Amino acid sequence: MLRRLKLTYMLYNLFQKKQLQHNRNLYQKLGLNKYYFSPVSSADFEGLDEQSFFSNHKIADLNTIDLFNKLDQASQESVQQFETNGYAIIRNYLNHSIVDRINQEIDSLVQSGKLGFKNGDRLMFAIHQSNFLQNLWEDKSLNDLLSILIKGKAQLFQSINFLKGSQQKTHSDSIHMTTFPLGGLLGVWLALEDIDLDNGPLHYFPKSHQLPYYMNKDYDNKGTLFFLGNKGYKAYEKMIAEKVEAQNIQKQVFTAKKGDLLIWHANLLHGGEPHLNNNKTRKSMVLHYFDTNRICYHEITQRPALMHKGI
Ligand SMILES: O=C(O)CCC(=O)C(=O)O
Repeated sequence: MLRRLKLTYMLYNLFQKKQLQHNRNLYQKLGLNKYYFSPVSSADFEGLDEQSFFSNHKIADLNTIDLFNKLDQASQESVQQFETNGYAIIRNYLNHSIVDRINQEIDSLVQSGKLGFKNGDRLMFAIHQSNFLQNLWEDKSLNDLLSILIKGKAQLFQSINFLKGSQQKTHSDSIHMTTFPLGGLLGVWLALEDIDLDNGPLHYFPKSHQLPYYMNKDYDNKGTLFFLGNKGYKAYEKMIAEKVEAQNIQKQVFTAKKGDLLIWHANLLHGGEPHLNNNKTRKSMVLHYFDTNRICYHEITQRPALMHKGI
């Protein structure tokens, strides 16, 4: 019961003023009558006008981005088709020596105890422990390219490293890292070694980002004035599995070579395949980027996102 009580989260948020400061301006811009420490979810934004978030925004052309110009033709085409397909694949984004350096950095952070497993198999926020990793993923040319795809200003928010396949059920990141207006998030996934069918590759459903954004209201998890909804995350996963079945959309599996990168749209359905061969690792790194101009929160727990610290 306590875990569903909104007051508990409000007290926590109250002490995170610095990290929630950005929301004050955004709420004001929107005319949303809400304290920075209040719970926030998609229900708060129903019927509100999104236009003020986009009005002054100029989107650069891909041809002006160094990174884009250096890509091979197939990767360029994939990036150009991002809006239609909901994902882009850049083969050989990083060379093997840089990927080796990433793996060494992760190993030494784990060994020194600066990085530990959370939620079972996740190494969270290595970017906060390593200047090398932070600089790598805040690379200007990459960020400029991501800003075009996100139609705003992409800002690195979170990293997750895996040593084994996540085996996570199909989901959209918009249930975990929701934005107003919707769509202000990108996932960037890098293979840190060759990943095949037997060591838990990533899967995704091309064009599924065009489906509705499924939120609390879609699985009866809206909650009340004082309490969060009482459905667990499993209920969300079940609903998504039913939607996938009903829409009859086709799954793709991303068998990747060390250094390959996949970028996904905020609403692209994706997850992890079973990790069948336990003699193998599946080293990968996921980065999440938010559009700085949008309000970011966690739909299920109705928590505003803490900038610099994560959700
Ligand atoms: O790496 C994977 O297997 C899935 C990761 C994922 O779904 C996510 O980070 O949202």
